[in-house]
Amino acid sequence: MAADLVRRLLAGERRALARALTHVENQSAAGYEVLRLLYPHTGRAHTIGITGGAGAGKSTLTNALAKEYRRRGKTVGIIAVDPSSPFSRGAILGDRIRMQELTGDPGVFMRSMATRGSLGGLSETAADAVAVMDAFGKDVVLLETVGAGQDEVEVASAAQTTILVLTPGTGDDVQTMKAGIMEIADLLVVNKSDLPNTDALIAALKAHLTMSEHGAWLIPILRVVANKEQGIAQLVEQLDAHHSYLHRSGALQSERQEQARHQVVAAVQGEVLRRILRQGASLLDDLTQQVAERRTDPHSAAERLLAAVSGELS
Ligand SMILES: Nc1nc2c(ncn2[C@@H]2O[C@H](COP(=O)(O)OP(=O)(O)OP(=O)(O)O)[C@@H](O)[C@H]2O)c(=O)[nH]1
Ligand SMILES: [Mg+2]
Repeated sequence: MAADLVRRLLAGERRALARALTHVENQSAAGYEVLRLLYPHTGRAHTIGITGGAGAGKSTLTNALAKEYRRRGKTVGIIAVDPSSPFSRGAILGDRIRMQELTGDPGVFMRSMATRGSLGGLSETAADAVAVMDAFGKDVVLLETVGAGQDEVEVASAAQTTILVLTPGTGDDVQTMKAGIMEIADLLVVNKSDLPNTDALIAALKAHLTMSEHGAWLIPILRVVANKEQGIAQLVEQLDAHHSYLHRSGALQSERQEQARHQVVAAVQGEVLRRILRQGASLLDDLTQQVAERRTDPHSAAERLLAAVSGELS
């Protein structure tokens, strides 16, 4: 069944792509089989993560980028990831409506993914969804996350190129930026640069960049007005420049290696958790209670849990 699905997906059937993404998102056995069969066909797309604070304009930017890539004859996959809460479903719905002008275009495929349980491994699933779009043959895969917490940073780093979207005068100035977020960006986009204080933000970003260390790639700062589609062509040129930089410098190879390690480790973690939950869910509840009451400590609890399910793990 998975083999047939993969055959149809590789032949360019959109319904097969949709179904494959669902299997992968459900982390089902069929999903893993699909991934196994698709994996040799991946590695061609330029994958771009788009992260930034809530309301920064990520969805608007993603939409504008998709349109610009389409103008340039590239096909586009979009994965919108919402790791935050079920309450922000409204945002995804809004995005769906906004995306409507693109949905009539067979060269664009969009999928939104929401959080599952706390043991979900969302970045693992997002990376898998990117792989599916890549195998389908999308030239560009845009991976948009909601918010800019640790989860989102991890999701965005499943892409080859990461865009951090900032806005002037919303308090997300350089000082208050959470550690680790500036560091993952390959491109800085100052969106809503039609608003006041844009110059001040850009100056602060420039000062920050000259102080921080980075490799041979000079992180560009781009002025964008996403809802007016201003600065988008320049952004795509910089994205292309980053893509060819990655190829030229060998960075793509080392990034791939790093990513592969990350993905294998995440897959191991996910698999171990799934097996534990299959066998030891009630023991986990019991041990959680004991730790909460300080009758045991988390590490001892983990060891007891692992000992109890060790048959499952081998
Ligand atoms: N003034 C101005 N408003 C913009 C610009 N880009 C987007 N907006 C508006 O900002 C609001 C938020 O845009 P979204 O694209 O939904 O932002 P987001 O980052 O995807 O939001 P979340 O997914 O909820 O975190 C919308 O009302 C947009 O119309 C811009 O360049 N200038
Ligand atoms: Mg959004």
